[in-house]
Amino acid sequence: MSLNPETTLPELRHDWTDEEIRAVHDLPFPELVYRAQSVHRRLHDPREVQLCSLLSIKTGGCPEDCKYCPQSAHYGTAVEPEGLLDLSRVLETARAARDAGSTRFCMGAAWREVRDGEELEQVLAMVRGVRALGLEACCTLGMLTAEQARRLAEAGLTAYNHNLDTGPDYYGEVITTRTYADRLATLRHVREAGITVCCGGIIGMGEDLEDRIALLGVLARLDPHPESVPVNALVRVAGTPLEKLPPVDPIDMARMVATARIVMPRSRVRLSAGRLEMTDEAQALCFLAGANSIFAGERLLTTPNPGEARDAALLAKLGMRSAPAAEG
Ligand code: SAM
Ligand code: DTB
Ligand code: SF4
Repeated sequence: MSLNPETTLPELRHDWTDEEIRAVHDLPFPELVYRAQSVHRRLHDPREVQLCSLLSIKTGGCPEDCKYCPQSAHYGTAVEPEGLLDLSRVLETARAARDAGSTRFCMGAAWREVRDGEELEQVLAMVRGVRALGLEACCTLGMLTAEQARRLAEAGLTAYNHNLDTGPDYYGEVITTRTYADRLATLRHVREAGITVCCGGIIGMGEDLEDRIALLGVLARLDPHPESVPVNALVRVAGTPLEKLPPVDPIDMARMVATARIVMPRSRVRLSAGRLEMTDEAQALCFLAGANSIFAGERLLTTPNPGEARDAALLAKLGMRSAPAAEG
């Protein structure tokens, strides 16, 4: 990373090699965090953290076989399938999230892909409703066609979340019902429709360090970079094939966050799933490493999350505050 700490802005590069990213990731920890901090402070307000709320608008019974996911119909988990929620329920939840300090509302559906017709029309109405509340709207609905992305953009969608999850070589070990190329095609449709891209992955799924680096490499070579990069620690859910894996070491999480911060300096790096198992100190370390977004609220999609009171106490203790919503 070429950086003159006092005068120049960090360079935006889209030609990072995996070797270069590995060298950054493996720096002595104090050096890594110092570099991440230096980049972070030149482009972002280090006191601010974006608060995003998640709502599962359609839960469980998913035909995909993602081995980490409690919503896959392939595995017997405690998730109770539920059809698409009513517009009024969604907007009620969005309003409550806004009143609790969130600026972005993310709606997730356990679909392989979006179906045209009634389903898409209902989601478009939700997006319009969420935007009308003054919130940024994000969706994660599975694969999208170019035309569906265009319609979501027209409805005012701010961001679309579609994770690559892991590196290309490990992907097939975790997901067999769709390919890396399918994921990249949806990301292209989202980008071409003018919606911002939210794309990241999960660590702790049994992957090697090379796979984590390869994921960061694919993300860092996208041009433009994803505006949001969620870094999830696997939530080990009973009934899924990955339930018995060991927990993620918080230092590994901080290294992923710091490396993402350095290679994608302008992006929001979101400390995503897995915060419930992290101490305040571990989360603070991730903020120091350049994380500037979290999921707020009691739940992620189907699993628990720290919730408003605990997060408010954490941010107060750290002297940090909620970032304002983006304009427009
Ligand atoms: N069905 C759509 C899809 O897969 O694109 C959208 C919803 S899906 C649940 C959204 C993302 O949640 C996944 O891509 C994955 O990265 C993340 N996720 C799912 N289960 C998880 C778990 N147990 N731990 C961490 N992240 C998880
Ligand atoms: C993301 O990267 N993580 C969120 C959001 N994007 C959609 C989802 C995490 C899901 C964790 C498991 C669950 O709650 O079902
Ligand atoms: Fe379905 Fe998404 Fe879960 Fe995969 S990650 S099983 S596509 S809900």
